[in-house]
Amino acid sequence: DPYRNEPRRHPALIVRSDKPFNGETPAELLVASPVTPNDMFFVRHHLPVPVIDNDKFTVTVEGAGMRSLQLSVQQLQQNFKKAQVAATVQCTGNRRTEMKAAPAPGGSGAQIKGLDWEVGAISNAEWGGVLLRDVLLAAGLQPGDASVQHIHLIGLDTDMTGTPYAASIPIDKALSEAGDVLLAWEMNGQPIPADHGGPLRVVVPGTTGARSVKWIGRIVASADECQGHWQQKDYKAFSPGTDWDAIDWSAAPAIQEMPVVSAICEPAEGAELSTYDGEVTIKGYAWSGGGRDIIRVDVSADGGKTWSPAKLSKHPHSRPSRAWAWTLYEATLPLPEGFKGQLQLACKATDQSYNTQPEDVSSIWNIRGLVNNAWHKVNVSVVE
Ligand code: MTE
Ligand code: MO
Repeated sequence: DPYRNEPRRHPALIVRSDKPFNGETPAELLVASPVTPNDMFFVRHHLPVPVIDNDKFTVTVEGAGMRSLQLSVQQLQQNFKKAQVAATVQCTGNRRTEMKAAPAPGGSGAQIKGLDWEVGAISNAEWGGVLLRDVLLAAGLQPGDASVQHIHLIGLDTDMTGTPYAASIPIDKALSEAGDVLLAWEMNGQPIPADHGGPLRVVVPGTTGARSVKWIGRIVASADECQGHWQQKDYKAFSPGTDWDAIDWSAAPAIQEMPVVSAICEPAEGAELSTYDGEVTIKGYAWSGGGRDIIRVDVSADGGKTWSPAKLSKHPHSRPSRAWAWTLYEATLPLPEGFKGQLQLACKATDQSYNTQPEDVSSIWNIRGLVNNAWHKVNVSVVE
C-alpha cells in the first residue's frame, strides 16, 4: 500500500478523500483566527505523501546556462536572506459543491467531476523561507534571458509509474521582486508538517494552490511550460457549454492567478436564528489572486436585494498589489421586524481592481467545477 506511511491528521478536518488524503477546514474554524493553525490547514494531495529523510534532503536547482545547485534547508538558511510572507493557499476547486449542485447550463446533462469541496479548501499561513528569485539568481539565471520562460517545480511525491507531481509558473512571477515566491521551510513559526510539504515547499502567493508545489525536489528553468498532467490536463476552465468529450486541453491556459472570491463561514447553512436576537452576525473570508487587495465585502440578509458593507480585518503585512493573505470580515445585520421563516444570506467581495463576483454559478459553470467565485449564499431560518 503506497499510503502506509501517511501522517496523522486532526480529526476535525472534513475528509473529502482518503487515498490520496484530502481534507477541508471546517468553515467556523477558518474565521476563528487570521492564520489557520497548521493541523487545521486544509490538505490537498494527489499522491501518497513521500517519505523524506530530512537530514539528507536537498533541492536541485538547474537550467540552461545555469550551474546546477544542490541545496539543503540548512544551506538555504545560511546563505540567503530570510523572507516571511503571509499567504493564503486556495485550491482551484474550492466551493465546487455549489457548482455541482447546479445543473449544466442549457440542460445538457454534463456532469462536473472533482472532489466535493465546500468553502474550506482554503487556508492562510505565515510562511518563512527564502525568495525563489534569490536562489535562481545565485544559480546564474540571467534576468531577461529570452530562453527561460517558465520555472518548473517538481515534487518528490510520485505515482505508480514514478511520475512526480509537477507544475510551472511564468518566469516573470518567479523573478519579480514584488512576487514574493518562496522556498519555505516554516509555517506559522514551525517546521512545515509533512502534509503541507515539509521539509521544503514552494509558496506562490496570489496564485492557485496547485502551483505551490510541496516536497520540492527539483527546480528547472526552461523555455517551455511544464508538460505534466496537472499543468496541461487539469486546472483549466472551459465554457459552460463544453462537455468532457469536447475538451481541447491545449485551448485554455493553465490557471495561475485566481479571481476575487468570498464566502460566508458563519452562520452555517440551515442554522436557526431567533427572532428575539433581532440581528444576525455574518463572518467569512475574502481573497483575490495576483495580490489584489480586498477593498470591500458586501453582505445581504435578503438574498442579495439589499447590501451593507462588512467590517474588514486584514493581515498587518498586507498591502495593495501584494495582498497575498485573505481578508476576514464580519457584519451584523438587523433581521426584518417580527420576521419568521427562511432567509438567504449572501456575500460578495470587490478587489482593488474593482473586480467583483458573479451572482450565481450559471455563467461560470465548467465541467471541472473550477474557480467558483459566485456570490456565496447561505440559507438560515428564523424561529421564535
Ligand atoms: N504539491 C505536491 N508535491 N503534490 C500535490 O499533490 N497539491 C497542490 C499543491 N501542491 C500538491 C502540491 C494543490 S492542488 C494544492 S491546492 C496545494 O498544494 C494544497 O496545499 P496544502 O495541502 O498545504 O493545503
Ligand atoms: Mo488544488
